[in-house]
Amino acid sequence: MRILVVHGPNLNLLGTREPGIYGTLTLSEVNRALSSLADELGVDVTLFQSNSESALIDSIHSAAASCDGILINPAAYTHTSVAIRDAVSAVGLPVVEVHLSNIHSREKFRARSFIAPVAVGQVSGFGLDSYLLGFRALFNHIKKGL
Ligand code: CA2
Repeated sequence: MRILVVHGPNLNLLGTREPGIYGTLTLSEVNRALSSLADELGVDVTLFQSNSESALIDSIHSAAASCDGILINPAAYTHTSVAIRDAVSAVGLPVVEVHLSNIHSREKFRARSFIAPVAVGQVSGFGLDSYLLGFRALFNHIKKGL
């Protein structure tokens, strides 16, 4: 099984700014934790971060031929991007959406996700655990379908 993990804009700054909201964990640490969970589950993982909407869309397209599912934190594009939602719909792979913070308890505009309706599910508000729980849920979902 191969899973693509996609991190959206500004998540490269994780751990270096706004620790009050997003904590002190860096993106490298998140990726290390995901890689070790993937090893434990026997999953090949590809990790990708970009600040560019088009690069994120290209990575989703490329997963169609090589991956069984996508774990994505679309970051701010969650709330704005019809293009990323269309890419998710188009590839037809199972997608789990994750967020470090609880997007439903912050500003009103963050509660709306363009991605959630085309995702298998969403995990929000648990910091690193959102990624790890989302990864496990996606793994179990894919396994059921194999
Ligand atoms: O809670 C999440 O994971 C978010 O996807 C993070 C996004 C935000 O726009 C979403 O509403 C919720 C922001 C990612 C930016 O991350 C930063 C990390 C450190 C410093 C500045 C930004």
